[in-house]
Amino acid sequence: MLSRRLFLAAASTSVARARSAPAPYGAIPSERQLHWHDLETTAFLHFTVNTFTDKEWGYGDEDPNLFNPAAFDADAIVAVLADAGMRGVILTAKHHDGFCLWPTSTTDHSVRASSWRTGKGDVVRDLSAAARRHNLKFGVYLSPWDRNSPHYGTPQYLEVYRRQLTELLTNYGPIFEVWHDGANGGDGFYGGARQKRTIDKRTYYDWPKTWDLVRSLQPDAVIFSDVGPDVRWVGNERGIAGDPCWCAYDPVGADGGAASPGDVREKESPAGHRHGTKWLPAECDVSIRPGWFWHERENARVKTPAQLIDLYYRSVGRGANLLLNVPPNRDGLLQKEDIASLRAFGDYRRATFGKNLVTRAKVSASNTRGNARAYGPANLVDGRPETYWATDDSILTPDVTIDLGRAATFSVIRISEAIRFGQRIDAVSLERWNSGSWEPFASATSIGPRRLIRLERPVTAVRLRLRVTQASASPVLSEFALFAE
Ligand code: FUL
Ligand code: CA
Repeated sequence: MLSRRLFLAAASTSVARARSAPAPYGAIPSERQLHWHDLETTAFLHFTVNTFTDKEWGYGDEDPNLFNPAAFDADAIVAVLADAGMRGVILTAKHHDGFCLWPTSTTDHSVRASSWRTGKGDVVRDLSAAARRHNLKFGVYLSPWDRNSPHYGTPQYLEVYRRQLTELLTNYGPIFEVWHDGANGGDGFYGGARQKRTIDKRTYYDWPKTWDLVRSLQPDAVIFSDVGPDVRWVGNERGIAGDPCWCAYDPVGADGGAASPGDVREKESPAGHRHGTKWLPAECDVSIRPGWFWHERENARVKTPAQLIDLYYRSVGRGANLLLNVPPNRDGLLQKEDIASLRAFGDYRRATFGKNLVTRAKVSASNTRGNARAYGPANLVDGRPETYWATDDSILTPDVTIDLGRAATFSVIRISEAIRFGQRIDAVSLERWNSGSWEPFASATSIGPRRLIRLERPVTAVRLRLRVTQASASPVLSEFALFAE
């Protein structure tokens, strides 16, 4: 009697164990990173005196009156971005030239000193409000290098920089991303000194102190730089993630020492580190044009819709986010050529991803965690990111069969891991049932928040099999989807 009771107790503990969610594996994302992953595509707006001087890097001695975007219309800009599927927008509130697009109290070098809107204009205010109206997140780029400030290179400048950040993070509502680039060219106007000022990238900015400030003012914002701490630069300005592209990364400085913004082994950034200790996902920044700022002569060199679509697969499709720069022109509007490409990109996304072909499929798996319905493979096709298929801890290479009921033709496959449990899968393969046997037609390595596989030729199948061919921990997959381009 006693032994039978013990036996029952033991059996129910083991069921309970199998019925509990898998333990996270390796580095895992924070809440703010999880929200950031969901955005997928965001827009960058490079806009300042450079737009009017035809430069990429202003020297810092520009007359504020040069900035005069007479027809500036933040709503018109943001409406185009929203239509293209952008879920956030990041503005160059201050680029290297030091001109501030909001009426800061830290320097006279700002929109307040320009005749644009008689000194009452505020680009940050207008864009943050327009973004809110169109349901886009709003973020800021504040260049650490300031070629206008007389204080640049001294400790006093850091006070200025942090006061500027404080204004931006206090007066304009919720900020989703704070962007710190790593450029530091040396020479500049510096309040009239016109000299070269060199700083030590590793120590001068005291980044941890600035990041603490961001955390205290906007705890939900992710911080971007070459080294994070939340989002990493992908290591190139072409918009292309590595393949594989792992979300974990332990950045190292170019010389092998500690890394800092502007000093990272950028060759390692596209792929990240498979077993890195920090969750530090990649963001792919790229401009729709050759330059970051608007130049008349580049109106004929705007990326085509096909190029944007290709970039989307090489960034978002590899689990990174795409940060696509679309610079306003001298009117303060997006250029018609850019609008045309963006519109076609948006149309493509709606047409392709609007209809998932597997929503009514029957799904069965070689293993389900504790045989529990809560972890069953039907979770892969329920359209809900929070539900997932999981296996028993010891099962690393399971497979799942998807029966579509009738033949479907598709050219894009989307697979998502439930990343709050870490990045567990190393490789997958896809097969279709064809005249009595399983025939492989695609494979992929890193999955993470999403992997898009774009087939060279469409595939037709009634039954498909997704095989996890290598994993570092039992797989936890949240969604599987098929689309026709
Ligand atoms: C770089 C800058 O030097 C470029 O002008 C541009 O802003 C790019 C996104 O970041 O560091
Ligand atoms: Ca699901």
